[in-house]
Amino acid sequence: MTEAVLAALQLPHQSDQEVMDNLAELKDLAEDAGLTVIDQVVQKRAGVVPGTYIGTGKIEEIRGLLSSEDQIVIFDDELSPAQQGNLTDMLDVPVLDRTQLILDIFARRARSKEGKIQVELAQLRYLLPRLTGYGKTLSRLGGGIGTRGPGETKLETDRRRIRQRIADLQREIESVRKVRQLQRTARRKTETPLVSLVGYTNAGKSTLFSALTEENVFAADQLFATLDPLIRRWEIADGEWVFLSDTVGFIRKLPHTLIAAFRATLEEVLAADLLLHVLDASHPLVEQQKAAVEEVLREIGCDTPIINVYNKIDKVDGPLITLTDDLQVSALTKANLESIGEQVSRFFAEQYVYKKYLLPFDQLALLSAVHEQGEVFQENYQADGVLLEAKIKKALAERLRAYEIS
Ligand SMILES: Nc1nc2c(ncn2[C@@H]2O[C@H](COP(=O)(O)OP(=O)(O)OP(=O)(O)O)[C@@H](O)[C@H]2O)c(=O)[nH]1
Ligand SMILES: [Mg+2]
Repeated sequence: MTEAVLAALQLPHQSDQEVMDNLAELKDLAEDAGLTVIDQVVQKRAGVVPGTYIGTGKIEEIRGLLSSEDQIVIFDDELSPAQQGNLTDMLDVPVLDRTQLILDIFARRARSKEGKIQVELAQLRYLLPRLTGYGKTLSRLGGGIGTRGPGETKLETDRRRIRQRIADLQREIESVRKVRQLQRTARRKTETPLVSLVGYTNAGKSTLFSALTEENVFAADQLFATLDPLIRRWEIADGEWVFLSDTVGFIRKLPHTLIAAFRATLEEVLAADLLLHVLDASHPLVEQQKAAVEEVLREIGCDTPIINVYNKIDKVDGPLITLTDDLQVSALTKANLESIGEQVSRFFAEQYVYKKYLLPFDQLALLSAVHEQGEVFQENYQADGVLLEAKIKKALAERLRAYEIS
């Protein structure tokens, strides 16, 4: 197993805790990629060293920790092509960064056509500026980490061919996207609401997704078990159906290049009528993870209503203190799962819709229900009934459906 040393820079605005949390996460990512972390090094500095990211003294210290050419060093940030080249020369072992590690994990997890294309695109875009002069550095890693996806032979092809490949992939992704767009439109026409599971990686989204939809979805105690969006029908209450989509997990410090690469997944989130934010209640950093997910959602311009679902309560001793609306469940033991459907059903029942109706005179009980529960904008008594324009709750709209006019 390849051994790795982790290296991070602590800038003045960063607390010890923040840097340690990031390193702990980088360690998880490294182990998920099959590496063994043997040590970690942090340098406190006022700023990034342009050519080498960290200072020369610290580079020497890392050199001292290395005992073989087979080991690697991973930096907890995205290195520039020049920094990566210089560090590789000075340390004499392969140097990776956080982005490369995440790309590698994505490459192994991608299952859908779209997911695979997106990962390859992101990998090629990452490689392109690193090809001249540093191509050799990267290919030194062999068939292992950092070279999966595009593959070793492609790494050695010239930039023009890589650009061509990027253009081809972009065209391909456009057509995949168009198909998905059509599927989405078809779904919209049925007026079935779409609920999306979002949450930090490993929170239990896929486990919950399959528990709720009773489908066998790949769930593993590995980061990023899901890369392509999955959608299934879910019966939230008797005869009441919604679409549920599973999405890729969020992580802190998700490189911006990757946010772009996974936009299709995020589009599913943007199109949703309601988000279920799945949280790992047993994780010590659950509130930080919650904030990180909320921040990414804000970043992509998502203001969809959210219901928080604290998962893995089977692993928590003692009571959880959350807001009263937050759900507490276990996707694994299926404890309290029915509460999710109930709350989602309640949410949709309380959604308002604007509609026009022609109510026959023998249905005036419904007219008073509209007055009590909704807001009436127009009410005209005609020969064949009452012409009504009102904003009412969706549940009431169901009862009035037969009298709807467009
Ligand atoms: N104890 C316990 N473990 C759970 C529960 N839900 C999920 N897990 C475990 O947590 C791990 C991650 O679950 P996943 O469903 O793959 O998590 P995810 O959020 O889909 O992860 P990504 O797709 O990587 O973002 C798996 O080992 C699950 O078995 C739960 O309620 N209790
Ligand atoms: Mg998953």
